[in-house]
Amino acid sequence: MAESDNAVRKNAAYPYSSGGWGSLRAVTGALVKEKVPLKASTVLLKQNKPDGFACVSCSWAKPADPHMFEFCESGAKATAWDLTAKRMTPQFFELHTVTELCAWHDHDLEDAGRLTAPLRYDAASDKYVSVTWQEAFEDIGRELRAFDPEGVVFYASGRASLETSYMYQLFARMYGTNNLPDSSNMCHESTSVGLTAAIGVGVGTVQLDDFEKTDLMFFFGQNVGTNSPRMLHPLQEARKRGVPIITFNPLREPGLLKFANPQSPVEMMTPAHTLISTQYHQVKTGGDTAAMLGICKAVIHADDHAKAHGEPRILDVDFIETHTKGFEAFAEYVRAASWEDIERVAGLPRADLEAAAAEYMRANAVMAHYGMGITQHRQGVQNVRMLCNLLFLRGNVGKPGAGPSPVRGHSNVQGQRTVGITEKPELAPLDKLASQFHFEPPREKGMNTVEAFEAMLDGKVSAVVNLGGNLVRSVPDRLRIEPAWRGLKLTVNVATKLNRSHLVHGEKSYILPCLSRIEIDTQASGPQAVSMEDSTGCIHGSRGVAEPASLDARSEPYIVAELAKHTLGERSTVDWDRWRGDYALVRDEIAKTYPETFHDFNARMWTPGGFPRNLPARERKWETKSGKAEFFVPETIGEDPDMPEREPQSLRLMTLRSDSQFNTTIYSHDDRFRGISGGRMVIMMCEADLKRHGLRKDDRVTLQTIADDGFERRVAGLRVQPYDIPEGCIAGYYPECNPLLPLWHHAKESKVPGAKSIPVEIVEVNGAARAP
Ligand SMILES: Nc1nc2c(c(=O)[nH]1)N[C@H]1C(S)=C(S)[C@@H](COP(=O)(O)OP(=O)(O)OC[C@H]3O[C@@H](n4cnc5c(=O)[nH]c(N)nc54)[C@H](O)[C@@H]3O)O[C@H]1N2
Ligand SMILES: Nc1nc2c(c(=O)[nH]1)N[C@H]1C(S)=C(S)[C@@H](COP(=O)(O)OP(=O)(O)OC[C@H]3O[C@@H](n4cnc5c(=O)[nH]c(N)nc54)[C@H](O)[C@@H]3O)O[C@H]1N2
Ligand SMILES: [Mo]
Repeated sequence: MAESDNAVRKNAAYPYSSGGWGSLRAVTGALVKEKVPLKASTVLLKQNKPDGFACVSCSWAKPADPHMFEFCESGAKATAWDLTAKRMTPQFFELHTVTELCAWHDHDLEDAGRLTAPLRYDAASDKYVSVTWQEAFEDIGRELRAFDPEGVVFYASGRASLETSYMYQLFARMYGTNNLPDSSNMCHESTSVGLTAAIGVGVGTVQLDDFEKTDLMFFFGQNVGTNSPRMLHPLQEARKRGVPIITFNPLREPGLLKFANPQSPVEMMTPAHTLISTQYHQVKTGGDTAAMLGICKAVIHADDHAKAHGEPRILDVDFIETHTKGFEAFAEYVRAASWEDIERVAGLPRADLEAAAAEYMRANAVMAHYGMGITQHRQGVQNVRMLCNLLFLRGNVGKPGAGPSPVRGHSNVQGQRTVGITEKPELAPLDKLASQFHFEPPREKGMNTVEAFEAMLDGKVSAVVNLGGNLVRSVPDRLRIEPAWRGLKLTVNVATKLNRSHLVHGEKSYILPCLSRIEIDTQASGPQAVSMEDSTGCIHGSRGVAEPASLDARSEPYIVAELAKHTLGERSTVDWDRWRGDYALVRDEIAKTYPETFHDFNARMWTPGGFPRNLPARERKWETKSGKAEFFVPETIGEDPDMPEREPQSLRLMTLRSDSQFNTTIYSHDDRFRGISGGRMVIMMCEADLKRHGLRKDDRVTLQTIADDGFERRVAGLRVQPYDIPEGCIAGYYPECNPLLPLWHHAKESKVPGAKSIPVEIVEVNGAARAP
């Protein structure tokens, strides 16, 4: 359906638009529930302000002229979660054994409050016991020195600042390994691989001012209303100018339908809402390559016709000739593609794709926003390449108002890659690091997240250092992985709150409590600031404003510096003590390593709106293999090689976030936007599939992964929730459904787990086995 009335269709199942009074109530509720002191709630006024702190939730851009309340419901919840008055002191751990805590729900573990003091696992009592920082650093250093660096993994979750990340990668490399996996390995690595090959930079090229110049936006598989809500501001402004938004998403996401702006008195006082999506296409999961192929087909067909009749061309012929490579092969592929295949894989009628193409052909500057619905597939990289193909046809890269716009995850996940956190040696400036710090960095490829867990299953990993994260919950194949994680010799966790990965621990285990960046961080040279890179490649300073949760918590740069010092000893030429006393010195080193982006870093970090990173593709300079923007001919039309397509009992499961979680951090059990309450053990399924499988609302089912690798992967007790979703596709929550996701079910080129298309079948209903 392509008509705009389709997008506003009234449906009792979706009582909410994003924003609005519901959001304001949720914000207030979060502050009260976490007993955030009143003074701390004024902290929200400093959120995402040029002189304040960068929100710890998503990575959306921070404008130069922020709104008075430049935060959203999700961001306010994240702030309340960090500034909670609740504490998990060493006394708490005296009262509870680790075995006992393992029975707690993930929500309750984090909800018990902030970690306040360093802890060491004591096997005799099965408890975490208090240690001094000195003891912890000395013991960890001693342990790490004894391991072969190849078997040690340094994970980073994406929240840590540029300063911390730079120190962390240097520490790992001086120690002797490129094993620097990070959360983007499970997230936007398909982007890093796909965009680098297509346009020569691994990140999006769209910046905030492009929103004022665009005249059409696509949204592929990104749920803006919950996962990057502040992005709704520029979207709303664009909608007011009449800019259409075309969405491709299997679910009718309330956050992509309409928006009530809590900062607009008119919208709050009246039932008027801004319509977000003007066309809403419920593509099948994994059907995006096919859908984009359909749009390209309509565009190329129209251009062939125009050319034959001497009419103005539809393609940007000049751009294609001057700037791209591989157009002819792509065009031939597109002309030969059959509409029947496209319709079947996309699950959309040709007329819908032609309607999208018609808008695309009218628009001069087009942006394509996308998220996990594109990247977390077996064909995730191909999806990204296809999105570039579509943009290239009308020259929509490297001009104002246009470009690919991967909406990133963690608040500094893009930035940590910019300053060297990567397992791929070719992406790190190793020669520069070698001469700057007088050491010989390892040159072999390190392990990414999936590879690290494959090696762990093979018994080849001795220790994992976690700078944030909750891998035991967030990675695929959770139930296979937990025993391997328990078999580690050492786990070190730098964290703000207790989570499952600390409880499923190695033989030796440490929890090192860190400050949140919302908190004031005072070191030898005085109060410190840090910096992050947002989703649009702009770099911002961030200064803590709240009192620290505990006097015995340490900042992340401090902890990384001490770990490095105690592990490397004489081997390191870095004066880690000076660095941890004054982060400006770290920024000076970052500027030396990456002068194109970070020159005069200390002077520029408070630029309102941030300073932009060097992105040659924005100027139509293509740092690709051929020196041109590269078209790509897809290998397949997008079908998942693991999905038995025609068997009637098979279903494709996508695992999603609710509006009340941040990844493995669960704020509450409800999903207000989707109108789902009473728990997260849910699968969303359409009426036709309910009928086909003989199910009723609230039945409890067990899902099993379709795979013949000898492992049985099941999740039981999932409550059936009727939902508007295409036939054959179902949705459940991440991380609850992660035991169903096989470790090997990942994108070939990026190794991003295929979390949005897991082949499953129903094997039990209400406790009774189901005949195959
Ligand atoms: N509040 C909050 N904010 C967050 C996070 C959070 O957990 N909570 N997480 C952060 C992180 S790390 C990330 S990576 C981002 C994630 O943000 P998103 O990219 O929005 O991720 P998801 O919520 O996993 O799901 C994305 C959307 O993809 C759709 N989808 C699923 N499969 C397909 C498909 O095959 N095709 C298409 N077109 N769509 C599909 C789903 O219906 C869903 O709407 O958000 C970041 N921001
Ligand atoms: N099935 C399925 N699996 C997925 C996904 C999916 O969509 N579906 N999404 C994937 C994606 S996109 C991502 S990014 C990963 C995320 O995976 P992870 O990086 O493993 O997980 P998080 O849940 O973000 O980490 C939460 C923990 O970080 C710690 N923490 C919070 N703030 C801080 C801080 O300021 N400093 C430090 N040091 N620690 C802190 C807290 O202890 C908290 O418990 O999961 C991936 N897994
Ligand atoms: Mo992510």
